[in-house]
Amino acid sequence: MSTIFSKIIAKEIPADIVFENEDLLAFRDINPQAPVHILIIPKIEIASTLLLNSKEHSLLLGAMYDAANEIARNEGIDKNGFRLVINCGDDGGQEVYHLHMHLLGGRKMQWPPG
Ligand code: DGP
Repeated sequence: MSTIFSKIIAKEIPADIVFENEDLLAFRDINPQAPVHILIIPKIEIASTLLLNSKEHSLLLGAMYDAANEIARNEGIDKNGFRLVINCGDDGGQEVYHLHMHLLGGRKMQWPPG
């Protein structure tokens, strides 16, 4: 089922896009939890990591990771470090069921997460 992220991909609703290629889009989170908080998403609709089940999906996840590192460099948070998070399913705290990776940085993170 489509989510609000499909509308962002289609450019039907605005987003502060920081990265885009054929397969991926990245934009600033509407409710940032850190000075840098960016969501990296595939353009194809995959609800969650629970549904990643092919070599193609594995490559996509790897591409999301590569994009996160490139964006971290662009945002100037690669030296001090950052956090990558994928909330998966109900217990994982996922709210939007379109696979996405959170890139968080610009402050010291805490552990454990809530
Ligand atoms: P998660 O809990 O992992 O499913 O995180 C979903 C994130 O998506 C949450 O941090 C807020 C963000 N978000 C939800 N709707 C929008 C939107 O319309 N625009 C943007 N930029 N971010 C959104």
